Amino acid sequence: MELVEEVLAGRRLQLAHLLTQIENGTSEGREALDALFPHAGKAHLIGVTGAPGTGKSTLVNHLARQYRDQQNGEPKRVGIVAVDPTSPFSGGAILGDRVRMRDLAGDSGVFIRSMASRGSLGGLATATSGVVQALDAAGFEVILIETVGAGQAEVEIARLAHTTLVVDMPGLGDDIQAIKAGIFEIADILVINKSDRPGVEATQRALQSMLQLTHPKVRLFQDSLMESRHHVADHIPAELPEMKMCEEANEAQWIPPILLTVATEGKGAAELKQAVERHRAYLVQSGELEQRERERLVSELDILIRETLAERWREQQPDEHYEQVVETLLKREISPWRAVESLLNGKSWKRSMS
Ligand SMILES: Nc1nc2c(ncn2[C@@H]2O[C@H](COP(=O)(O)OP(=O)(O)OP(=O)(O)O)[C@@H](O)[C@H]2O)c(=O)[nH]1
Ligand SMILES: [Mg+2]
Repeated sequence: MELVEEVLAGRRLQLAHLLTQIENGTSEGREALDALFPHAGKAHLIGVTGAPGTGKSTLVNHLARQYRDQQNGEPKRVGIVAVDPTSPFSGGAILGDRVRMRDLAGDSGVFIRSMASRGSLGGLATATSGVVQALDAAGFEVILIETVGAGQAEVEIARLAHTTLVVDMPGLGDDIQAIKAGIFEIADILVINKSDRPGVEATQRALQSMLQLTHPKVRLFQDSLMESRHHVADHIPAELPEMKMCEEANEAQWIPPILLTVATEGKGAAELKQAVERHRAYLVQSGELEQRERERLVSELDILIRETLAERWREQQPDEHYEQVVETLLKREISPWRAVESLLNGKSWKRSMS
């Protein structure tokens, strides 16, 4: 399998070709993924999600640079996957991302891939998972996955990640709050970007109160957090009080910190990277990394089993039979459960009714 070897050897052109095959769900892509699977599983996967325009791409750019320029230790190889599920014609968005990530271009330690939805969102999640796996096997040690947090598919994609950053910004309206609530539960780190803008306090308060719902102890530290707001403009606190509390109490529980950033100026990016590393360390120490990895593989397996079985079964079914059953369902002559039973047992639905 030549393609796989070239990808493992770090050939960019072949990697790009492979990613296209994976995205299109071709058998070449699938076979390559089979062969690459044993080589994957080493990268730290970082999901970056949040409402449209909160500054995710700008932040991803700076975070990637943090990993490339890191002072102590070797620079990490960084893969970036920007997923745009909202538009099937996302040329504009992708072009925009290229501009925002321009200073990463030409760095052989960085690989940027934009993905657009082709057909179903479920398909997008599978394709993204494949692309991430290929980058992982190709030796990218840190993989940043940007998604616009708007629905179930995005949450599913975000579940791919070991560490999920949810990016918020001051002044988002109420309609956006609902979106935030949906993705909030998967946040490991909360980021208030554009903290150069007015309304940071209100956003902090809103996030704090959401945190209280999931982590009741946070309340105790709200006051000290609020104190930090005076330093927003020139000093972005690296470590937030509730994290200290977490360490002092020696609890095996991660409480998502809230970090302030100004992505356009790269402010807070170093602290954000530190928070990601702390989360990584927490995942390893607590054994949660292993547990998440297991859950991820189990859910992937379950999805594939479901899809494969359903597909195989459908192939054997004459279309008109299926349609007939749908008609009887519509007339409420049989219940969906009865219909499934009779379809799966290969009986005629008519006989099962009698
Ligand atoms: N004032 C200010 N503007 C910012 C900041 N970060 C990003 N922006 C601007 O906000 C706009 C959107 O930034 P993006 O990085 O494209 O945001 P995004 O979340 O990736 O956007 P989508 O992918 O379209 O959802 C751009 O014009 C950025 O220059 C910031 O910290 N402060
Ligand atoms: Mg973007």
